[in-house]
Amino acid sequence: MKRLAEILLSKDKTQEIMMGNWGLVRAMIEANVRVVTSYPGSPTPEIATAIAQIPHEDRPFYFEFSVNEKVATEVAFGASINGHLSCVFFKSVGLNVAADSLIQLGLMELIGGMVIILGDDPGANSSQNEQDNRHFAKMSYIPIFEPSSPTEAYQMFKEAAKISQEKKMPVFLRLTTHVCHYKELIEFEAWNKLEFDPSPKFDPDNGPYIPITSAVFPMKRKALKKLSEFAEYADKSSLNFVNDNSNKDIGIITMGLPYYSLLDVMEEMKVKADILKLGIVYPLPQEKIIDFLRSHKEVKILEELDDLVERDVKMIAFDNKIDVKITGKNDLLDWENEYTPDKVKEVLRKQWSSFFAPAQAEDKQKPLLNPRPAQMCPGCGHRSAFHAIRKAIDKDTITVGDIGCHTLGFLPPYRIGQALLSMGHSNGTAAGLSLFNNKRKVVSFLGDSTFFHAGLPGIINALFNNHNHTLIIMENGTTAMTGHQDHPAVGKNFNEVSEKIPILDMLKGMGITNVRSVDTYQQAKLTEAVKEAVAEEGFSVVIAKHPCMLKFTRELAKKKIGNPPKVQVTAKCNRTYECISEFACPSYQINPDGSVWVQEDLCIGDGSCKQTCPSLAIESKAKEEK
Ligand SMILES: Cc1ncc(C[n+]2csc(CCOP(=O)(O)OP(=O)(O)O)c2C)c(N)n1
Repeated sequence: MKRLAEILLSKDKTQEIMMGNWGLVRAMIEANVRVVTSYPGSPTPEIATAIAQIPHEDRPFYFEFSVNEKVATEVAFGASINGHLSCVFFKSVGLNVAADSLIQLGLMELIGGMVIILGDDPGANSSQNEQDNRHFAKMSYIPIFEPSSPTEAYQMFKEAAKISQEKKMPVFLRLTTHVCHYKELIEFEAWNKLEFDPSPKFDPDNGPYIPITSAVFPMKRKALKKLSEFAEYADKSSLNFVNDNSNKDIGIITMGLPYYSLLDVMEEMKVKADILKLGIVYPLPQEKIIDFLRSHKEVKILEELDDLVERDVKMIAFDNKIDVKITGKNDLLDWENEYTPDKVKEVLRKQWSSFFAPAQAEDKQKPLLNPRPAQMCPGCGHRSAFHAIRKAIDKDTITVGDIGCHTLGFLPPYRIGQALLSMGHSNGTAAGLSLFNNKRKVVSFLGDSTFFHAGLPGIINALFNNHNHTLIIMENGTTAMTGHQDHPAVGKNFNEVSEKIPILDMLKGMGITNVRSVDTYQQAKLTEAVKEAVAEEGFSVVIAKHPCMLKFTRELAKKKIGNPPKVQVTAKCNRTYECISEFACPSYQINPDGSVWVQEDLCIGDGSCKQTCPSLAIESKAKEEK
């Protein structure tokens, strides 16, 4: 068994340096969670990576990647009302997909308990927005724990599970990117493995579980009662604590990543403010906040993203007639990006310029890292597809991107995919763009995992309402962008072999006759297929298919099979630079004398570039160099 699995399954106290996401798996095991579900999305997929390290037969809980976040939430809900402690995790915007079911959870008597792990993404490192999911807690009457570090994530998961089981209510554990990904020494408790009682405990009398019409009112009252009991607990909880630095002039209320950034800044600048650190951000610990406000002359709310705590703290001060200066956001810049130490310094200086003034030697220009713009991998089938599709559509064609690696088609030189909302939006948006439009063709894009996740309704809508656009499905056989998770067309799930659900057959089953499937490496054929599809009236589909080459080459490497021979540029090159300016594989470089060369550590020898050279100057080398 691998070392990570041994640590995760150890019955004894143990300690290890690991990232927050991995430590959470140990917390799940110690809490005796029975069912865990997810749909992949950064910053949380490494939770599943750690679960995958535990051999299936040794896994103390059931885990699945469901087809989307809503289904994942429903599976975890079903398990909980059957008596099993459950957990669902997904990324920030995953909550939007889950919301239609998730919003009801507060109304339900979750007899097994249920923890919802949210991976929020301040800084939009890998998301289409910076949405602050603390807003959702108020709307759904679900409390939120917010850890600042991997150790706290581990501890708070267990606490969240405990209170969720006691009160039979859902509890959020809100993480942000740094807490998920940074590594520290986590000290794990012993694991008292509980004997598992598999008997199904579902009983409608535990509920009600049907929130319709007037039945909603008692359910809502119950949810509010549980929430107010939780608020009493929050006030007593040691997860909300004061760092008393004997500074009664300046007090700072903070939470999450900003807490550690603040400690860094204070240490670096040799200043000390009192801190009220919140581990529970909804509902707030009223009494602790009142005491803190009363005992300081001025209080600043240091809060990443939106001003939720600031508003609530100001309300608490008003209701309790506390005469203290409270400040939060100063300007629009305070609403954006991760509160790293540099950002915290910048935010605090706007407030207290002399207190957090730069020391003399401080703020030296730090060396900047070279920017690393996002790009498709060498050999990526999506690149071949975009290169071919560019030749098939005219400059007036409107192209609608979707979420996945193929989103990168919006970059030069392809510039394909000109609007983006969310996973699976492309066909709805394309349909709207095609209305009152008989002049400009509309082409939408969709990845294969997204097809199952949220893409199907848009496709069915296009058929149902006779919309007029062409869909190109970028089928690479995996959920590439989030780390190659399997999807329903692959033929296996997280745990075992499963029925393959082929996309082409599904489309045909829906009655779509004008559907073409082409390997994207056959660029000329793909160009023709797209030209034909776009020329047709109504809804047409092209499946642009090629396995994800990053996954493929990794699999080859695992089997100790080398890549095919790399390519080289021969003397036939007449320097039209199509390989660079239109195909844009990062392996191609130009020498100062204008000649083209191949950067061999990038080239994977796929050869998809050969067909792009008008002078046929690209050839494979004789044999692979080891
Ligand atoms: C609602 C939601 N859930 C999860 C994600 C995270 N996510 C971003 S890209 C992506 C993978 C999409 O896979 P696929 O459609 O197959 O495209 P590929 O990356 O393979 O090209 C996922 C799951 C997201 N952005 N939004």
